[in-house]
Amino acid sequence: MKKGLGEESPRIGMYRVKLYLLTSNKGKVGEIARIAVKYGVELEAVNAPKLEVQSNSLREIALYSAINYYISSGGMPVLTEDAGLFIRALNGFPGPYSSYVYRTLGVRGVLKLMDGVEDREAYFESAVAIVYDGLVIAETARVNGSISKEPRGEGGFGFDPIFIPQGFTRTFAEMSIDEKNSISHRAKAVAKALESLLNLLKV
Ligand code: ITT
Repeated sequence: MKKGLGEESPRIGMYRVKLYLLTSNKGKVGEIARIAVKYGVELEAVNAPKLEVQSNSLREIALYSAINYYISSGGMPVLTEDAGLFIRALNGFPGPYSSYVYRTLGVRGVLKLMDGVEDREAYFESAVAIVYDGLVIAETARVNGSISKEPRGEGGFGFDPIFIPQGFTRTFAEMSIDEKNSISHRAKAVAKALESLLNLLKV
């Protein structure tokens, strides 16, 4: 049975904080859920249609879908996350179009575009938006790294098998969720957004 809004969520000060995580990506759910637990925030994943505006700004895309869901659901507290892989030698491609490029070209297609390219620098960026009781929060974070020569690892999702974070030799797909979370764009952006929310609620 589904819990009602806020019921049985951990108490934060005088609040019980629960957020609906709007996403169709199970990999994101696994990563974000582990961060939420650390902040005592209850999370329920909702695979409802996520209205995405076409924009070069991940922040704008995440905010638009969160506000839209909040309004159309009659005020359900929501968290959305939008992320992208930005490859320097490709002028930031696929960036905000990462989801589409992953579905069409895939990991192999992106590696093909990088064939013979010396400069492998890239970063992941994540934008997290929360709308909670009329409060609107948006935070972003990045992780720098490079594109590997071939896919490695079975973990993670999306472009994880070809992304080597700075300071490591393994790809994200060769790391556990907790290890990826200790350095990832998403983990940092989610932590910042939850901290902002909890700070605002404690006032
Ligand atoms: P939702 O919009 O439903 O949340 P999505 O998979 O479409 O899920 P995005 O719009 O944020 O998510 O698309 C970002 C794409 O970029 C995603 O599909 C992956 O291919 C890639 N991506 C984003 N973050 C990633 C990460 O941490 N590791 C690997 N690939 C990632």
